[in-house]
Amino acid sequence: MTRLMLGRTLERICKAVLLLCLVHFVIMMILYFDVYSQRFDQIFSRFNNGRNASRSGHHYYYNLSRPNATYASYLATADQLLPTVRPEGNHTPPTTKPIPPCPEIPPGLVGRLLIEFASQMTMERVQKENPNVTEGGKYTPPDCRAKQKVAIIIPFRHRDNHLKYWLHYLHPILRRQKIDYGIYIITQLGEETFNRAKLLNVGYTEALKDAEYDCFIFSDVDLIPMDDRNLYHCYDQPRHFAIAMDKFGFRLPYAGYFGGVSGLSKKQFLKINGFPNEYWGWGGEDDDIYNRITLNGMKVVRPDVRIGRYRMIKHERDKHNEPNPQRFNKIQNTKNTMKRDGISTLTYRVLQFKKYPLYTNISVEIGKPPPRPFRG
Ligand code: UDH
Ligand code: MN
Repeated sequence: MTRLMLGRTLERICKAVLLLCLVHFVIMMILYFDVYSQRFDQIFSRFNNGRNASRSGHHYYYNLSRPNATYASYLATADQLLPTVRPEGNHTPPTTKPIPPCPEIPPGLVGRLLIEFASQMTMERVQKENPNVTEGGKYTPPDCRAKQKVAIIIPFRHRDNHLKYWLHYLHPILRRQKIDYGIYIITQLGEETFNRAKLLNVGYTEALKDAEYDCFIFSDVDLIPMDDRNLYHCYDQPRHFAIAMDKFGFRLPYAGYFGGVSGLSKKQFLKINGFPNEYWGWGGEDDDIYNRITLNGMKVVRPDVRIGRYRMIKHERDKHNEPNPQRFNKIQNTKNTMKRDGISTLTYRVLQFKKYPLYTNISVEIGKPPPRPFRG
């Protein structure tokens, strides 16, 4: 009797499993055909419209071999880029669809990225990879209106090799993020002590002379994001992007760390009187900026620790950028110094403003540290 009942139960279970398999199979088939029909539709419409578009003078270039490109992102953008073309025989010029605002979460992101610095990099290669970037390292999404215009500012001296990798990785990432951006390399001329924060102040001022930027992202030249969901635009509060670097074991080294890559809107930047000009040599300037932010009633926001990951290109300490021994004292005094030292008191001299295909270089003289007071 119990055997019989056991048999029946087993039979029912088997039937249920079979039924589940069948349902699963049907769903899979529907999805499969749906994806394929979309693919054919898009390829077909691209082929047709592509011919029309090139006739009307528009050329769209899809670079599937670009770093981290996916076929999915290619399909996602291909259709959106195409202008609406009227039927043959109608002689009115083709109209373009009104451009929609860019989505909050760009559809072509790929998430975690493979970042390595073993392969040789050349500027020619990076240029070929990025035909859509216009002179001076500018890009505007062709298929949507970005809310903000972002200037990316990089403090620089003698790091040409790092710059190639930075451009190689960042241009495609920013493009997928649908950022409307320009890249500004601020080169400190001469061999005096390096001054990162002052160069960043120069970058802010000069970028604004070039275009109407709303948002400023300040990045070291050797830091590459490992996840394209770390979106390079500005937020309600000053943003710290590089929160999990490989060199710190993918963790924040301390709670108030604000180094590497950070971003402030124009309003946020002006509220803190920009960055300090008086930190010569390595260290402290990022802590001073953090103090300025909190002292002015703002707080630093950060991405999720799984997303804010970065690789830093390995390097030795540069010449003329030795650790600044005054930094510990100085960061105790931000409250007093921030009003008299900042964007309001910035002085410098531009000796070159040159637009290259993938970036704008601004070479500046920023002076030198004041003589150390003699201690007897
Ligand atoms: N920078 C230059 N040229 C310089 C110095 C600094 O371009 O001569 C810029 C560059 O954008 C760099 C940034 O300033 O990424 C910050 O400087 P850094 O990379 O030297 O700072 P980090 O904290 O260096 O990475 C710490 C020294 C590590 C020495 C480790 C030795 N094993
Ligand atoms: Mn570094």
